[in-house]
Amino acid sequence: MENWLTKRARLTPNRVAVADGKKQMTFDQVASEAANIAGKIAALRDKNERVALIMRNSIQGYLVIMALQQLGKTIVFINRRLSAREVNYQLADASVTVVLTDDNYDKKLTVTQQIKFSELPESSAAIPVAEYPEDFVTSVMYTSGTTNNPKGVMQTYHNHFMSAVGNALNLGLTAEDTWLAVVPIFHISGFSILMRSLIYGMRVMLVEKFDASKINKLLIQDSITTMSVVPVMLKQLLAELPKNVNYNDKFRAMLLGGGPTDKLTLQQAQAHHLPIIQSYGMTETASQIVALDPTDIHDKLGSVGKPLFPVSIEIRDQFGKSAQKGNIWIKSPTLTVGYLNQPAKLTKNMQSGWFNTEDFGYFDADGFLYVQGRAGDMISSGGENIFPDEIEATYAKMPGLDNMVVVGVPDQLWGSIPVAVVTGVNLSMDKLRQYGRDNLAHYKVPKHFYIAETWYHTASGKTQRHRFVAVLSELKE
Ligand code: S0N
Ligand code: AMP
Ligand code: MG
Ligand code: MG
Repeated sequence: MENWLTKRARLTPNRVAVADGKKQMTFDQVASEAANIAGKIAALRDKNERVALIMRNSIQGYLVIMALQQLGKTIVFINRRLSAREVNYQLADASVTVVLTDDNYDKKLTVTQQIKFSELPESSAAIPVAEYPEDFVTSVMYTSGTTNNPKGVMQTYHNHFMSAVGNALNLGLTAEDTWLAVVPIFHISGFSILMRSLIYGMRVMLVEKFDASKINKLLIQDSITTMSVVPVMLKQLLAELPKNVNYNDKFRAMLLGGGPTDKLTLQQAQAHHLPIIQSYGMTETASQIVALDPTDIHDKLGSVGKPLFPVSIEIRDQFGKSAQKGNIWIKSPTLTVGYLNQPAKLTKNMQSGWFNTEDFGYFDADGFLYVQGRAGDMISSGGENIFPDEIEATYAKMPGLDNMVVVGVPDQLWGSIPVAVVTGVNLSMDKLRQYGRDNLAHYKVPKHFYIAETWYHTASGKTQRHRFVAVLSELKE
């Protein structure tokens, strides 16, 4: 296909592409500024096909994304909350030599060139690539697995295009659409909004920091039509939203995804007459693949809806046979072409074009899908995935700590949070917390630490996580 930005700037040059509440730019302006920035990035003379990016949801960061696409570079998106140690792992895994960061990013990374946006060298504009080839991997996003290091999910232009089409066929399109992006652009929840914008010609409202009362004000006063949220955001918006106040007249729907939402929250949203599109999707599917029509939410509360037009879903048992309840298998043109450098990791979950998500679920008699979580110990906190094994392995090197087990406990706000049980000498809460903050993204640091008298393990020395779960309520911090 022709370069999406060039094409869009030709189709609707004067439409607003992006805004942040203070500034706005048309598609025409974005195309020319992206070419300017592309020239500066090209002046770095980095031969690498991939460039890493660490950014907030800002217009500057948005323009750098557009610029990297003009150069035909693959963007490796790095979660801005990760510790330097975690980022360095991903930079090495993706073998990037340049990382571009926003001006406020101050962690020192192990990479040949670490460059702030404002430090890019002056240069003349670059000539944009003519094509966005279908099978070109434009974005890589890291996700973790239960026992493994994070893997880079490769997303092609075809993936993003089909995702945008599936979303538009479900949600419809109007010339006045504006999508509010406060979900991070380094996640597919956020980046997919930018790709939809190019394809639909839609305005994106970028917001750097989630502040529920400010977002509610924006949704009331500005003509925002759609917003993506994770459950914790919806809860906070509802808590802040005054009774009998509605969002602006053009507001169409809130796309909710990234993790399970409790029924009480969904009922509160109904009481506020908030049109919610409950959805199910993942980094591997370039955003939502299943969505619930807002008119069905009353009868099908808790369901994630029906597969989008391009998507097929089957429920299969552990042997891969069709089943009533079991693993959710999908077939979708939005499915990743693989994990960076690790083709076997995808093929292990593939069978004749179908992919095992490893999530559990079932269809009701009317064809509505219900997601029931997944096997293993993954903790889903505020739209971020946390793996107990990773936290335990990181703390294994902490002086004085003998044992640690991390378990997820339900949390009213975040959905689920990690808490740790430990044994050791000279441990204090402060030391335990600080060690985690130095080595892990802060959202992964256990919210509580409990000191144990006894340690439950098998004869072979393996910690018995389930036994700690059983006694957790009796332990003291
Ligand atoms: C909820 C967010 C915004 C919270 O961050 P916030 O408010 O900015 O926190 P801070 O003020 O920076 O920090 C306060 C303290 O809270 C800790 N903290 C931050 N985040 C978390 C967290 N998730 N869990 C637990 N603690 C957290 C901080 O560490 C800090 O503590 P201290 O002071 O100790 O440092 C933020 O978490 C956020 O942006 N979450 C959303 C992430 C997200 O978008 N996830 C989705 C990933 N999945 C997908 O993209 C696939 C599904 C999908 O595509 C989709 C999903 C949703 C909607 C639409 C779609 C779609 O299909 O398009
Ligand atoms: P990620 O691994 O960050 O891409 O997040 C995708 C995972 O989040 C899925 O594999 C599910 O386990 C979970 N998830 C996403 N949407 C939902 C939902 N609506 N209900 C329950 N779990 C969900
Ligand atoms: Mg995942
Ligand atoms: Mg933090």
